[in-house]
Amino acid sequence: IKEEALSKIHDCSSLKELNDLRVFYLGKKGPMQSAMKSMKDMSKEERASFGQVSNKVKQEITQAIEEKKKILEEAEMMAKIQNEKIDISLPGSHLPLGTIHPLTMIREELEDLFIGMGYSVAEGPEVETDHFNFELMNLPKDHPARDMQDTFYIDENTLLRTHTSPVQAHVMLAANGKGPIKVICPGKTYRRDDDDATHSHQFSQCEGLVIDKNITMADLKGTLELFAKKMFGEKREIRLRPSYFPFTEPSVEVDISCYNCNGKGCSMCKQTGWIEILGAGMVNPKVLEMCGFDSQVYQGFAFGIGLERVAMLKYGIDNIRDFYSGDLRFLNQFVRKD
Ligand code: FA5
Repeated sequence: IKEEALSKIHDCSSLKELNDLRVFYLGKKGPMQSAMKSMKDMSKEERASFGQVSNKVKQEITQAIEEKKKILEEAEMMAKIQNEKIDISLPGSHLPLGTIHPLTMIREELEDLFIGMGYSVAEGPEVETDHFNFELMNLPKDHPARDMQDTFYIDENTLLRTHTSPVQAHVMLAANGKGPIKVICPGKTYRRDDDDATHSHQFSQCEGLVIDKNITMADLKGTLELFAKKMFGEKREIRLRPSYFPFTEPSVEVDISCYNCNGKGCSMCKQTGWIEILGAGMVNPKVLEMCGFDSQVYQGFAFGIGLERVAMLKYGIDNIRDFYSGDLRFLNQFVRKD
C-alpha cells in the first residue's frame, strides 16, 4: 500500500488529484482502513507490531502528501504569476484624442483678446426674465423691436434669452452706479428663427460693455478695429453703418473689409468689398438710468458679436448646422495651433 501510495503521490500533478489521493489512502473506506480491520484476528503481539507499522505508513503517506502539496501550491502560484505578467515592451493601444470645438476656439480667442485689453469675463443666465431680456434693454412690452427677436417663452415672464445683452444689465446693477465697467459676456442665445445655412434656433453671442466717464464713439471704433485686425488679420479695416437697437443710441452695424478680395469685390462680400460682422452702439442713456447709472456722469459703449458668424468667416464654413451636427469629420479638422 505504502509503495503504491507514495508513487501515486509522486506522480500526481494537481492539488485536486492530491486531495483525492488523501481521501482514498487516509479516509475511512481506503485500503489502510480495511487492512486495520484484519487486526482483530491477530495475536496481541502481532497486533501491536502491525499497529506500529500501519501508523508509520500513515505518517509517511501524510508527510508525502504535505510535501507534495507544498510543491504543487508553489507551482500553481508560479503559473499564476507567469500568466499575469505584464509585457511592458508591448506597444500601447491608441487612444483617440478629441479636438476643441471651433466655437470654443473662437470664444477662447475672443476672451484672450479682450482680457489683453483689460476686460473681465462675465456670465449670465440662459433662462432669463422678460424684465432683463427686454424691459431693462429699453424694449417695453409693446415695442415694435420685440419682433426683431422671436422668443422662446417658458411662461409669461420667463424666456430663453434672445441675446447676451441682458448680462449688461446684471453687470451694471451689480456695480451700483459706480464705474468703470469693462466686460465681455460670451454665451448661448436662443431665437425662434427658422434654421437655415446661416440661422440656428440656438447660437452664441459675445457681448461687450464699457462704462466710464468720457467714453465716446471713437473708443468703440478703436476697440472694434483692434478686434477685427487681431481676429481676421492686420490688413482688415472696419466701417460703421447707422443702424437701430433700442438699447444703444446711436447704433451701428459694423462691417470688415472682405479678406477674400481685400475690398475689391467678390462673391463672398456680394461684390461690396465689405462683410457685416456685428452690432454695436453707445449705451442708451435710458438703459444707463434703468440700471442705476447717472447718464449725466457716465457714458458707455456696447457691442454684440455672433460667434458662429465669426467662426464661419474665419474658417470658411458655409453651413451653421455643421457646428451642431456632432460630425467628427467636421470637428476633427479644427486643431489648435498653440
Ligand atoms: C443683437 O442681438 C444685439 N443684442 C447686439 C448688440 C449688442 C447691438 C450690444 C448693440 C449693442 P442682432 O439681432 O443683430 O443684435 O444679433 C447679433 C448677431 O447675432 C448677428 O449679427 C448674428 O451674427 C447673430 N445671430 C442673430 N440671430 C442668429 C441666428 N438665428 N443664428 C445665428 N446667429 C444669429
